[in-house]
This record gives sequence, C-alpha cells and structure tokens, in this order.
Amino acid sequence: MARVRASELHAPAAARTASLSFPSPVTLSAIEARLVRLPLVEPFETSFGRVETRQIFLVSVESEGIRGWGEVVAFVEPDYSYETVETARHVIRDFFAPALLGTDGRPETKGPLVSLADVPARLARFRGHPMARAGLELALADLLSRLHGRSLSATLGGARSRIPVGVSLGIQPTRDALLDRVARHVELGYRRIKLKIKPAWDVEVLSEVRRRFPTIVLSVDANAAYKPEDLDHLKRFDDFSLLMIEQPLAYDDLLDHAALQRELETAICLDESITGPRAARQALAAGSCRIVNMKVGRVGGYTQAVPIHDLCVATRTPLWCGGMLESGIGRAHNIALASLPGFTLAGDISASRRYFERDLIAPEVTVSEDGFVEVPSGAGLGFEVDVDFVRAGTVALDRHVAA
Ligand code: OSB
Ligand code: MG
Repeated sequence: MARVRASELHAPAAARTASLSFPSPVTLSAIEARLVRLPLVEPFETSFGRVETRQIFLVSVESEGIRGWGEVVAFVEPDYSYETVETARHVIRDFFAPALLGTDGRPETKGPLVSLADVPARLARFRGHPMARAGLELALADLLSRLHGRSLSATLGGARSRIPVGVSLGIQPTRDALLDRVARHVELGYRRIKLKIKPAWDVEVLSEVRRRFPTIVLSVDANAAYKPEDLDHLKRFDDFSLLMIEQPLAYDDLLDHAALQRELETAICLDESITGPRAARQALAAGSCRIVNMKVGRVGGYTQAVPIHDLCVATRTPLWCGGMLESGIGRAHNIALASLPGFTLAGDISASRRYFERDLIAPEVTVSEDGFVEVPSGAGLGFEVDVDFVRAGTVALDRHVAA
C-alpha cells in the first residue's frame, strides 16, 4: 500500500451519523449491567495468559418495554488492555449510567437521547474506558434498530449478507495438539487460520504447520510479545507466506511498529494499538501497519468504529473484524459490523460452538462448509437473547434506574 499523508486521512463520517438516530427521542428507564459465567469448551491461551471460563459482561438498556443488548468485552484481568470487568462495572455504575439516564444532576445530561452520538457527547468529560463505553453504545444500537424495525447491519450501513470467517487458535501444550486443531478447523471450512504465538512458540511451530498445510491462508498474533531488538528473529517470519503478523510489539508503540514494518515483507496488522480513529489515522500515516484489526469494544463503540472503517475504505487499507471470545450477543454485534463494505478480510468470528457448549442466543452462530457466517435480517441483533439461560448464569447484576 502506498504511504498516506495525514491530511488525506479525514474520513467522510458525517453521512453515516444520520442513520444512527432514533426514530423519535428516547428516554431510558433503566440500564442493567450483569456478569454471566460461561465456561469455554477448552482453555484459550495467548502470549499474555489463559482463560478457562469467560465472565461475560452484558449491558441492557430499556425504553417503553423494549430492550437492547450489548456486551462489554473486557476480561477479568487487565492483560489484553487496562480495563477489567470490575473497572467497567465501576465506571458504568458511578459515571456512565447516570450520564445516560440523566441522574447525575448535570444540566447537559437532561432530556431524551436522539442519536447514538449522544453517548460520546454525554461522556465527553470522561477519559478512557472504551470497552465500558462500547457496551452501552452496543445496547443502544440494538434498541435503536429494533425501534426502527430494521437489522443492526442495515442501521450501520452493512452491504454483505454473509461474512467470510477465520479462526484464532490458542497456544497449545504440544505441536501435535495444534496440528490437530488446524486440521479440524480447515475441515470445518474456516477460510483463514490464525495462530497465537510468543517467543519459543513461533518459528518451529510455524514451519511445521506450513509443512503440513502448504496452501492455507495463515496468520499469526503475538499480542505484543516481542521487542524491537527481536528484529532478526521476526524477519524469519517472512519465510512462511503469512497473510499478516498481528501486534508483534507493545500495545502503545506506533513508532517501533513503523520501523519494523519497513524491515518486514510480511504485512503488520495492528490490534491493541488501534485505540480509536486518531490512532488509526496516525498508524496509517506513519506506516505502522498495512492491515487493521477492528474490535468495536477496543475503540469505544460504533461511533468510533464507523469512522475507522471509512478511513480504511478511503485509504484502501484491508480491514477485518477481530474477536474477544464474546458470547453470542457480542458475536451478533461483530457480525453486523463486519457486514460493512470495508471489511475485506475474513474476521475472527467463529461459530458459537468453537467456544461454548451453549450460547446466550438462539439460533447459535454457525459457519457454513465454505467458511461464511450469515448476516441475519431480523430487527436489531437478529438473534433471540435466551433470557432464561442468561438469568441462570448471572453471578452479579447492577440495575440503574432513571429517577
Ligand atoms: O488478540 O485477537 C486477539 C482472544 C482474546 C484476546 C485477544 C485476542 C483473542 C483472539 C480470539 O485472537 C478472537 C476470537 O475468536 O474471539
Ligand atoms: Mg489480536
């Protein structure tokens, strides 16, 4: 991709914001935040740690008896990012929910919500906590789409009815265990296999996977496990015809990624480093990556994700939708987002069964034999939330009500 100048990188986001308005102004009666315990079918291991049971953080918003659902993708530990399920509960309870419900006593948060853009506007005086913000925006976007009687995909400007998908395979106890899982997921139809890597689980593993599967579309994700001094080692990855190497260096380091990208043939994709539209613009201007991973939670919601999408379209930067081991609710949001035209590469949107015995939605997400997920056309998320199953798994519930 040609280098782009910062001045070229102002995306035409305004056109879309109109479609993110409610059909008529909405007064929220309640916001609920809940934690639901959902065991994984097998542990998921990355360079930063291992998850066995997902604590799913659901947000729901209510207005006139209609509910919208969202998911906060934070983990229990501040490892992928600084947020945790408990920091998100705290900021939603003490700051974000009062600002959206108008119960914080401030004049600027009075009155109904007219658009999704009211979320960043009402939270403008707060810094950070993008995953908590996104959980609220997602729930409101589902509500807004239901009130319009249209799908979330249509609300966001989706253009695809099916989405190509890949799978992310965690670090395994042995190479044979990994080879097994690669074979199984190629067989299931996944169109791209991503391997989690870290120092000492990289070059040898890759050369064996490549020897056994010479033609599959293959990528790797280091979750920031390497340092600039590892340059000579990272150059060896060029031998494996990888689609990309995701987030090799530190989460907050655009400059060293730019230097590394100049030395590598393989495209760098940034995940952790793309914290919002500004980081995306700077990363592309600096040449820190050639591919962008989108996670709506990491960037702070749809009001941030859509401009990043538009920027990637304007600069012809390949974009794909990442994942955070979401329940079906977060998964359904990812499907709607990935239906936008700029998502040109297979997303980390696997079948519900890849992670969970039973999902929180019906029907569960399935992947076709040729590696696609269907975009539902029903109103809102387009999936039923299994409220009884959600209630049964709930381990904590905070209900915030309007005065
Ligand atoms: O970096 O993309 C990542 C899972 C947990 C934390 C970070 C990441 C991942 C994945 C799996 O790669 C994505 C998914 O299938 O949900
Ligand atoms: Mg990643």
